[in-house]
Amino acid sequence: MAASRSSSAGQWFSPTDPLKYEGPKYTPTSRKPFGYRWYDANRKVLGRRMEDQLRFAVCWWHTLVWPGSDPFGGETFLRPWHAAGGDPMQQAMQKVDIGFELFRLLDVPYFTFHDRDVAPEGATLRESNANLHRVGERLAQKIEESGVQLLWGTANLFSNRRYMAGAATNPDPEIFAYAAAQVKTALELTHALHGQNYVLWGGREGYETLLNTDLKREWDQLGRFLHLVVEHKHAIGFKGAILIEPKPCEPTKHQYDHDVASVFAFLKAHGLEREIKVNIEQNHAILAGHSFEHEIALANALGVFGSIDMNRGDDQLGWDTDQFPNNLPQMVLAFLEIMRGGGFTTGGVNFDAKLRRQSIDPDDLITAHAGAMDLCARALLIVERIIDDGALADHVEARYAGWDSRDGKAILKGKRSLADLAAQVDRKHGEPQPVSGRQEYLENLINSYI
Ligand code: XUL
Ligand code: CO
Repeated sequence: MAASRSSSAGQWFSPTDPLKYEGPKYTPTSRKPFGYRWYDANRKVLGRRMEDQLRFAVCWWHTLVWPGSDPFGGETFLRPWHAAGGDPMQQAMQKVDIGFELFRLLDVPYFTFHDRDVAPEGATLRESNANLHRVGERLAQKIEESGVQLLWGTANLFSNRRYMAGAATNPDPEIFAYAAAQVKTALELTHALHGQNYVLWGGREGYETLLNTDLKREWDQLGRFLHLVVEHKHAIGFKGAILIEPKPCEPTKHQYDHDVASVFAFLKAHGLEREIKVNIEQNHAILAGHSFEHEIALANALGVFGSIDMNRGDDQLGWDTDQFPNNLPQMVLAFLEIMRGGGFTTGGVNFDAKLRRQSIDPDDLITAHAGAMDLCARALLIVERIIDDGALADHVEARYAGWDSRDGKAILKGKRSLADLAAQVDRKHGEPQPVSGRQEYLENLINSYI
């Protein structure tokens, strides 16, 4: 159904009432096109309300700003809110109303934004900041009225021409300073809006060719920049988490925040591992040659798990297609690791996802988010059964049981030298008995819940 061009809330999308949990018999039909089959905000799952476990967020940029362009063609969406008057500030203000109307209809508790998605860039930094403050006031009012909260804010340090050679890693310190000034404002706005996290994605923090790049210098510049962000966070009393979002490439050929392991090494090298965590995006994990669940498990193991950007790639395309998730088994494996780690604290599930450019109806935004939320909810319910059942945990525990022995504990406590271990093997003679890893059994076990 085409959305009306009227500016009053409730006119942009077909539904007028928030989507409801309809139960397992629900399917989207022309009679009832919108609803939740699995997402039941108040249902308790693994000790918390589903809404509090999943902490869904809608992103501003793909949802309200992206016009449907690709490298070969321009705008396809022709959004009514882009057509409503040419003034970018007026449009920005209107998008606040439309955004919050969408959040109300979806019944999502959070949203996320970049500085430059919510307010247009001005001719000077001062003008950009003034724009951002004006929209920020409107956002604050809407947050207050609706109860929808900010999961995270961030600064766009990659679109403007000035950042083509990087922001913090730019060869020009003037650009480093500009990026710092932009982050200062975005972090302060995030704080003022009671955001739960602040994200740094280093889209241009990398290089195209080593022939013109001093890698070590750039690495250290980035470390300095992150220290400045952390210092400012403490100076203003922001209690949320600072998160880095790893991605191996695109837009630059090689990015310094390649994956969780390289971000952790970077944080350690700069003494920041207690200050900064990670925001893991599904397809960024795949582009780095990992699985999503690997990145989550590693972040949990290293104590840096923060939040999730839940958007997939395409198996046949090797780039960042930012699609809404639709693969249940993949979601189950991801939520299994999230819940094994104890679930979210300040983080949540942000849909950094965009429609396909032929999905031109504003209602497609509702369909896409609702389907993705339902899929995550369903995966979470499956994970609850896997965890409650305990079969998987028992298997893993049994697999490592040898390390609870006296010898096992002594090795880990540093009480055995190589010579001790050699003597131990000599003493015991025989060959240790290998046991089956039972991978197929475990895969079948997981599938039996799905
Ligand atoms: C880019 C990406 C960004 C970050 C925020 O691939 O994921 O949208 O999430 O800057
Ligand atoms: Co992202």
